[in-house]
Amino acid sequence: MGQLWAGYLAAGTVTFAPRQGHTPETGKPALTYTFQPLEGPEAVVTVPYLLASPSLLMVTTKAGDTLDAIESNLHDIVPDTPIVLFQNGMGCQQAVAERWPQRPILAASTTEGANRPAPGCTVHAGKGETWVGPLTKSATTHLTRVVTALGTSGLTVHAEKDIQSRLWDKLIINAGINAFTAILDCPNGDILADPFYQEHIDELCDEISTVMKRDIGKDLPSITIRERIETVARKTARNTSSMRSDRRRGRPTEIDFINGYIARRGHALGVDVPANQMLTNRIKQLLP
Ligand code: KPL
Repeated sequence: MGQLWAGYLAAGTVTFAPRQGHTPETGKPALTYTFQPLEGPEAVVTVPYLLASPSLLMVTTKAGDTLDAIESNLHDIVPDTPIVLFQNGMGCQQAVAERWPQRPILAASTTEGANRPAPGCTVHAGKGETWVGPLTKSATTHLTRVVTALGTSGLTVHAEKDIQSRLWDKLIINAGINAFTAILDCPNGDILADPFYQEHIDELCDEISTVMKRDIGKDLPSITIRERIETVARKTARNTSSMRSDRRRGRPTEIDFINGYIARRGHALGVDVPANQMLTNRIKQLLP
């Protein structure tokens, strides 16, 4: 996701802050890759390391790496720099906002599609939209400026006052697709006809509906949740989900921030969540 934005933002305006343990090599750019935009020719993108405090920090790490990544860079970031979190799922955004409540922390939810078909090559695979909203009090006054700055990329960016609700909308989709594709080791569309999916999807949607209502007061019937999941699974039928891809590459998955998050919220709110817990356990038991 970071390489997608760096590919569209004006050259010379983007820098890269490595995570702890990734020592910059002097004299070398932080990143060099070929970028294939949706339209127009391929381009080589070169991104230098972050040297001075940026005007905006975009955090595009995996959910589980986010707190450490921010922690290891914060000494270089002045206190009123807006920090925009681009993570999948839920839980890590709230953890960041709770850890640094005085900082302007915002979250983004995006439907832009990007992938890396080969090392050193990033492709903008599908046009989407991005919503950005404040998580901490001080972020509210930065919202318009952040939306304008991100909008200079040419990608569609909206201000969203209720970003929590927008993050839940995306969480629903990931909760209904990602774990099934990783367990069944299949592209998104293939889950729909599988007996394992069919056995658990209604119970899963009932749980999601109840937890969402108790958590943020949003009423979405279970049947609507199932329809939304299946619409996206059909639209992205040949895609490999991020969780299937993580599993295939032997990387940690984001299950704790998707079905694991819903299960934790369910336990905290007194909602039974056996389907979310079962998917979480199954993913954790899978060997890469
Ligand atoms: O966001 C996705 C993911 O893979 O994480 C979906 C919507 C399931 C598309 O693959």
